[in-house]
Amino acid sequence: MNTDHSLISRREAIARAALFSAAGAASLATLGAQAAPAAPAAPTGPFKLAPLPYPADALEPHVDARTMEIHHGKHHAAYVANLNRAVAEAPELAGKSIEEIVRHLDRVPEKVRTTVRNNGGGHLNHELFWQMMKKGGGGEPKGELAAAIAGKFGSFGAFKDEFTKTALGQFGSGWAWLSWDAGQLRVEGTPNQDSPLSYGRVPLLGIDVWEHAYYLKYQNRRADYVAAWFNVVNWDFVAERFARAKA
Ligand code: MN3
Repeated sequence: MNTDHSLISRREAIARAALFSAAGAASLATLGAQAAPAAPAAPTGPFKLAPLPYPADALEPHVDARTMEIHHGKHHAAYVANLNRAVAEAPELAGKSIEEIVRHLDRVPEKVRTTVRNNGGGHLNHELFWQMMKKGGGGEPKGELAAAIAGKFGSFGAFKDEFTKTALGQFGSGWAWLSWDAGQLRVEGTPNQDSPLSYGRVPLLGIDVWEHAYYLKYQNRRADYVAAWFNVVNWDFVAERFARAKA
């Protein structure tokens, strides 16, 4: 290696340095463009993240505001973004409702089916979940839904016990549901983001038992979360879904 800088005139050294930095900048720019292309912006549709139907702190103290902000603004938002990416690869899905897609996962192109099952299910489940809760909710259902629950489970308390047992027994991430199953009520659990719709049933009420739904406030105490969550159930919304499902 020639380290004898005295052989190079100062003027030449400056000229070389300028050449090197220009070439270096150009090659870095090229490298940057090749190695780290700007990620394409996530498609903004066709599916959208609707705002929460109430302020994030509306369900306090049972479901805390920070959990609601992250759950809706990060987790649900990610399901929507991933679903839209999948739809960009399978444009035949773009005109369909999320219910229609999730009800017929077998019709989703195989290359995006798992993504749509997880993220389409996640989008649908959370859209419902926000509406299944409200400030000042809780108590017991009325009217036909109350009668149907008593008819199926014996009493509202017996239903609540079975629903709670299912929510606590769901291993890992998933949901517990009250569903409409070909003419009768049913309590069931689903893993991950699976919807009862994919199994031919109509979800009426569901609780998210992923840790992201409760860990900030309840840590490992899922039982405390489930018990508290019954204080925010929007039974009017559940009753509307029940009426439509059996019609
Ligand atoms: Mn969730």
